[in-house]
Amino acid sequence: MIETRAKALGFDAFAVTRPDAVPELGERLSRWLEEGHHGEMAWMTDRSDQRAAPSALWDGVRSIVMLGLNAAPDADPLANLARKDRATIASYAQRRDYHEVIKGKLKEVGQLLSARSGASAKVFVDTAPVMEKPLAAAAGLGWQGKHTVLVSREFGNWMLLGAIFTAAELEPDAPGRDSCGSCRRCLDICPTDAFPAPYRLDARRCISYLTIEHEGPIPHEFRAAMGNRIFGCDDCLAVCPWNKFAEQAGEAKMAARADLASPPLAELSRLDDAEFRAFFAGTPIKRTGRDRFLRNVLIAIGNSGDLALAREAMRCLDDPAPVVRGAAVWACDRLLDDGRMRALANAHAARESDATVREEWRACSPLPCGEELELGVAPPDPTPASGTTPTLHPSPQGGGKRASFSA
Ligand code: B12
Ligand code: SF4
Ligand code: SF4
Repeated sequence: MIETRAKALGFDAFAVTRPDAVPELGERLSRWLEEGHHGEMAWMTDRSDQRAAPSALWDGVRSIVMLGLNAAPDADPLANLARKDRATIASYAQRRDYHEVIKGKLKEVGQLLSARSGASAKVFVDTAPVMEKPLAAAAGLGWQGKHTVLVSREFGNWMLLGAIFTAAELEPDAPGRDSCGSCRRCLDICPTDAFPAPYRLDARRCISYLTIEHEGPIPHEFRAAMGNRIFGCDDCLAVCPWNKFAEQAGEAKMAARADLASPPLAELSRLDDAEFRAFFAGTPIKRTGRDRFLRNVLIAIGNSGDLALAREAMRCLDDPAPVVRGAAVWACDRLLDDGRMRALANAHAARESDATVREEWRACSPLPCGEELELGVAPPDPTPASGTTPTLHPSPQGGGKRASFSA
């Protein structure tokens, strides 16, 4: 009855487990944290005792209902990666923020459960210290694939998860069985080599983490590999063979926005704070904030190999946010030749006050400003020969390391 209501509300999967169903939870979480794989996500350590054991979060919990909402994309999420002047946004983020959609539905199911059982219930989606994937696997919604995401035989790996903790004693379902076999497609496709081993993710290397959670400048080693992924990453999910059984998401509230399928990088790079908030209202992107988002867009511009986008990057050299200016320096360096970069350094670097942005200027090769920058002295005049026009000589990968000036 409660399951029927949950499905009528739009959930695609519903199953029950016990709070102590995964005894290895604490040990695995501790290892992940000790290895530093959570990066700057301090909130993962803050209440790790509660995350490791549902009964530490709420000692009244007797059963956990895990629910899944299918959010399978309607097109191949990898297809847009080849459109270098466009941005690729993870499929889930092209939709309404699932936290809001799922939470509303969970509350309804939780209230019904409480009314029927006479026992209290609490609902969680994503933000509480609850390990949703292992609990969903224990409840039988699927299994944790080698990419660590929950895979279902019915919906592939596109389900988004939510949990209801209840004081009612409910009959648990059988756990899911690992059906990855010898497959390792998700591990092999990862552009940043973020899996130190199957079933283990080093978030610090994951583009999803770098574009959404990481606050400062993106470490240089990952920038080229990001390509045009500006918010999240679907690569390891997109290649899972179990997706062949997944149908397109049916929940109307979770319909993907057509204008987020392949937005032009040039337009995104021009968003000010108010425009950013208006454009991304209701999506998960809004929470990341305009500056970090622009940083990601500029990395994609640097990877575009498209000289027409260099002017957008140059405009951002004057952005008020250091994290945007820093990424703009990198993008310019990728697209423009040494002479033009020296000219830009002459105009911008010597008056740069932020240490991280100065570091970006210093990292340009060959150093356009070198020690003079450290001393705060303007570098010698590097103006390129007059009458030159920039033309692009893309790298073999199409990544675009430099335009050069030709007469
Ligand atoms: C932190 C977090 C992230 C971090 C870290 C991801 C991670 N794998 O931990 C970052 C920012 C990178 C991230 C990225 C993404 N996320 Co996220 N994220 C979370 C969050 C908040 C916590 C996850 C967590 O507890 N991590 C800690 C680690 C230690 O736990 P774990 O991943 O379960 O790791 C297990 C394995 O390491 C396992 N293990 C170790 N050894 C072995 C050996 C064997 C044999 C086995 C079976 C297991 C095993 O033990 C651990 C515990 O079970 C959850 C929401 C929630 N509250 O659960 C969403 C959540 C996992 N994310 C989700 C999504 C959709 C994504 C992205 C797809 C978004 C995107 N398109 O960009 C990517 C996927 C990247 C990936 N391959 O994981 C969904 C996944 C839905 C699903 N079907 O599973 C969740 C559940 C949110 C939701 N409510 O729907 N995410
Ligand atoms: S989301 Fe992308 S970067 Fe992160 S592990 Fe999967 S393929 Fe790698
Ligand atoms: S791609 Fe292969 S290894 Fe990865 S989760 Fe899917 S079935 Fe498992």
